[in-house]
Amino acid sequence: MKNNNWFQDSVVYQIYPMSFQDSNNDGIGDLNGITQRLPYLKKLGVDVLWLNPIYKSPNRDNGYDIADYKQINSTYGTINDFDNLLKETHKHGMKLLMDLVVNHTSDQHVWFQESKKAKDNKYTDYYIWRDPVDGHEPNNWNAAFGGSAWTYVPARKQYYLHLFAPGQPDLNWDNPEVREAVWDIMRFWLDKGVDGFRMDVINLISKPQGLPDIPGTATAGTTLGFVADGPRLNEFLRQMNDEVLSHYDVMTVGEMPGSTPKDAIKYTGFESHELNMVFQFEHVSLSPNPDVRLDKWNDEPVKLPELKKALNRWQKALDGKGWNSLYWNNHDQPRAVSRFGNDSAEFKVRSAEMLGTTLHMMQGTPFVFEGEELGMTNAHYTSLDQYEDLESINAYHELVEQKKIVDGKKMLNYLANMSRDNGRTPMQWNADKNGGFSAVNPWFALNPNYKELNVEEELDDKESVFYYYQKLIKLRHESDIIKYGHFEEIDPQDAEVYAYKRNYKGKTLLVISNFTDKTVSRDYDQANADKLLISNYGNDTGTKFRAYETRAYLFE
Ligand code: TEU
Ligand code: CA
Repeated sequence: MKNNNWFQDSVVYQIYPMSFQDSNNDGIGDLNGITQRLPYLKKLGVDVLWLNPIYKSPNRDNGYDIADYKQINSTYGTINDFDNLLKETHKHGMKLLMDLVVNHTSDQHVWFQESKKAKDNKYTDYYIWRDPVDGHEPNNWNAAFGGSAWTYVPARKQYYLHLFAPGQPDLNWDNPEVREAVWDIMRFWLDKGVDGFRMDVINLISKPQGLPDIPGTATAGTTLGFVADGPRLNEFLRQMNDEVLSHYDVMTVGEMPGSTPKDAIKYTGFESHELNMVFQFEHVSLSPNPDVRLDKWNDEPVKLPELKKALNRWQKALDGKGWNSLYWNNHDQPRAVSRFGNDSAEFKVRSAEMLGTTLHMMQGTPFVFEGEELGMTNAHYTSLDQYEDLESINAYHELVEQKKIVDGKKMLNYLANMSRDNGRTPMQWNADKNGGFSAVNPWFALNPNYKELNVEEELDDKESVFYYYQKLIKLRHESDIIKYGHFEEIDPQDAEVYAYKRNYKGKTLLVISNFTDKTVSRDYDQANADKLLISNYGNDTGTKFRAYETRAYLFE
């Protein structure tokens, strides 16, 4: 394996544009808002910014339903604002990744508008159309946001496939013209100078031959698992690489729910010429509901041995063969500190720092989701009308009201624990009204804790989560062992402490994190280390680890 590729040496920061910074006071974040905040991101020290979709969209799924891939959503600004953001990002020495959402388009996209017409035209086969079977849907697949994955269009007397909402019809990648159209979109943005793509559910683009029924219970979750990693996926990705990616110096990360390390080695292998890395889903899919019909909806805390099993497995499997992405959370996941740490007033800072250390000392490219560097927490909503996300709202209606599988109160607990909206509350810049995000009421309420937990407070406090993340990022930049060291697990069954080693060129990095709110004792010979690289308590208490304490040592 060749090291020193910029995608391996970088730390990425994910921006959810709608919730980052509103510059023109309409309550919605925008491109000029991001440009204004570049000095902040530079101060944090990240190398690459990834923007969630900013294209023209009816926003049924917050931009993951694209109506025109070459136009900017006017609420975010203009193409000139984009060009300016890109230029300024580069001036600040950072790079910019776009979100490429090409498993599906919006039903408002002109391709779909033409495709759904009864008459034959260029777009007739751009989507996946099937005749009814015995007057019903062609198979038993479910959509990720509720109901069947098929919607009937009377004009064509056919159903179209949508793995997500009905407003997100799946493209037919078996049609070579569709692939050409995707390459064209990619070239458009790359020729502008963007530095790569995060590719939305890219492991779903090749559907299983014949679109057979799912054996067992068909749910949203089992449908995605069944469709993932289809027969032509490697071929499509290689073609994408030949036609487009290999002609530019770019970073790529494919979002791949349901993929295994074995799959990921194929996609990210240094010889395979497909992608640089994938977002795997194992560690964010732990404690699924024992009732399979409830999919991801649960209110169980994650068990540490399971978390270690998931992360360690990827660390070991990809070492020397492919490359990991490292993330705790994103716009689809609850906040890391609430899910894996402890977001009480007493422990939220220490546990956020502990989680940061545990992840950033691993092999791979770390992704920081906006607000994670502050230790932002879940929203803790208690009623359905506080939610915005179609997934949460549809799931409540389907599971509580239509299917009556779970009672309303329980489901609200599940939403509070798992809803995507936890990650979508606006950035907390200061203690002013609306947290400095906007002068007017924002599109989505801020987490009320913005009064104490915000950028301004943290920049004034040398002990803040912000400065801790700044240090983690700096350490990685300066250290080959953090970037490339080989992973060695320690005591995977230990339910209190997450410890591991990284080995590189005769040196060892030892990371020890206490995942509990109690003091525990562990001895991994840390007394003989040459250097304490980072820790989240002021002093080193040897074998004693206080609540959520974390330390990383170097043996030279
Ligand atoms: O997400 C794909 C995905 O599989 C899940 O994370 C999904 O969001 C769902 O919550 C599973 O419970 C991607 C995007 O990140 C997401 O925001 C989009 O809604 C989705 O694709 C469709 O484009
Ligand atoms: Ca705005």
